[in-house]
Amino acid sequence: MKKEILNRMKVVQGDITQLDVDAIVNAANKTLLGGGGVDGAVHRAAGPQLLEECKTIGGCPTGEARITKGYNLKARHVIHTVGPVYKGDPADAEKLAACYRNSMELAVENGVRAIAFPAISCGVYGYPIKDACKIAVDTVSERLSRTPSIEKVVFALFSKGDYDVYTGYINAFSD
Ligand code: AR6
Repeated sequence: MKKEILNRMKVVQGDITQLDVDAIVNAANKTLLGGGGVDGAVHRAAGPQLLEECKTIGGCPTGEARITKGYNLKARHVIHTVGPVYKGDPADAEKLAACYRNSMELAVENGVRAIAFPAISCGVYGYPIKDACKIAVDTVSERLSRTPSIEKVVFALFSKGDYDVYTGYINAFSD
């Protein structure tokens, strides 16, 4: 991977809702009406107006993404995407990659320069973190090489174990 692309990706450990970026991505479900995990944290931090806006959207199919305002977040936007429930089929990987691609496309359309992703599908939806990390980083880096307007992609990992998987995978490109 080119150094220029590596320099535009950053891995952090912590709560995605606290990040000062233009958009944070939410790992939502098809209703877009909130839930647990990162989805619950995003709605709590953004405030009740986020749910009001989400109610007007009418849900989102797996692999697609929808954008709202960020309300009480530092981030101006929330990009809600619906990851696959992990079943171990090849279709899972395609759907997870689509989440990253479609989120980045919405980001570009909305003038987002810095965007943060959680580990989509790696909680309740059961995606193995190593496989999901490779899909996330490979898909994002491929898109970044064709998307000059996005300056920074932050991968925000909640646990130290997930953070170590991401840093290990990304650092291997610069060795
Ligand atoms: N910041 C960053 N990452 C977080 C945070 C946070 N504040 N909280 C949790 N994570 P999950 P999924 C990590 O379950 O697997 C919801 O109920 C977490 O450790 O949030 O896509 C939705 O409504 C894990 O690595 O999302 C759906 O029903 C990652 O975020 C369902 O869960 C994703 O875990 C979606 O499941």
